[in-house]
Amino acid sequence: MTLEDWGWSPFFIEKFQSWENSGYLPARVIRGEKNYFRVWSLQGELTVRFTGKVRHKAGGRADLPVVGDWVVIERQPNQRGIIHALLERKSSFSRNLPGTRKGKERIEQQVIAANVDLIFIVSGLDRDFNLRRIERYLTLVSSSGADAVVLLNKTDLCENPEDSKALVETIAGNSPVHLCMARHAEQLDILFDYMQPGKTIAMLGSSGVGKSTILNGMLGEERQKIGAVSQSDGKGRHTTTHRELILFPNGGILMDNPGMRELHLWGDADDLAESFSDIENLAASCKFRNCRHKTEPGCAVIKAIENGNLNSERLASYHKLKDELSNLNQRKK
Ligand SMILES: Nc1nc2c(ncn2[C@@H]2O[C@H](COP(=O)(O)OP(=O)(O)O)[C@@H](O)[C@H]2O)c(=O)[nH]1
Ligand SMILES: [Mg+2]
Ligand SMILES: [Zn+2]
Repeated sequence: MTLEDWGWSPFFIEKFQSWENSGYLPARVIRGEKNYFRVWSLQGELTVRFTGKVRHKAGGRADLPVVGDWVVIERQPNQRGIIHALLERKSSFSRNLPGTRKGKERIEQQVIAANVDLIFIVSGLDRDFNLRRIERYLTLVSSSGADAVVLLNKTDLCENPEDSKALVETIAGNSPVHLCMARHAEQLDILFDYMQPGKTIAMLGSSGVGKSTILNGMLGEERQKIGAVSQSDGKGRHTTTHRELILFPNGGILMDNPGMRELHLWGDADDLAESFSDIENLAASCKFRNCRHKTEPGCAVIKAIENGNLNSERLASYHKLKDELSNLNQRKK
């Protein structure tokens, strides 16, 4: 195995340059546990912790290592080590974890996965199916710097999967959309087209949509625990509790993820330009440059709704996500 198999690239080589003569090693965080990490380095898998200095230097939680990060390691005996620094990320999928501290509302960036090249947004075609949630995921992915592919799983539980696929294609922009049935491994063949040595793909989606089943199907072994779906609400339980990078024998790295119940946006208003390019393109023809596409005269977006060229629920979703992002960015200041 080489560092390149794990995603090492010129981008990181450059970030590591100042450590070149330190005697320290580059390593990738492949699994996070409560108090330590597992990393892969040219000296094999190591169990590592980070120094107080790394914690002290971190401006916030977002500056601490997560699965997918490249870190600078000091090797210790017994396959152990210490993280001295975090290398700058090439991409990161984050959400906002709002909360209160001392009675004041606050925002916080939580990085879910670092240095991911592609994200499979997995959605079930059963009761989980929700276009608005897929839009939210697509917006988060465009903030992350990774590409997106939408997987609509459980075709066996849906009468007209092709119709759902066509619907999703209307909101997915340039991102490909695929149907699959994870229990039939041969249906997953198409996903291998996205795998290549050194490329990292993360699977995201609600709990119970079949992420772990897809991963096992592709790997051909029961690597990840599969959740039983409760009869009463059709929802899966959280059986995947940690994030982990899994290296495929023929190259490529896949990350399974636990489901996320809350998915608050972390990004800039500009991120909608990609996930809502249809609306933003229409907006270029609005009479007023600062048109909010609500009640303004000469609004090309409203006109598209009147003509049946745009769905009003999609516009409502756009407004909602845009408000969420502008609230977030006011608070960031
Ligand atoms: N009917 C059907 N069930 C599936 C399919 N894929 C996964 N499941 C089931 O959905 C449940 C949740 O799967 P799991 O992989 O644990 O979901 P995860 O929470 O996203 O990792 C399990 O009972 C799977 O057997 C599928 O294509 N069709
Ligand atoms: Mg799972
Ligand atoms: Zn307008």
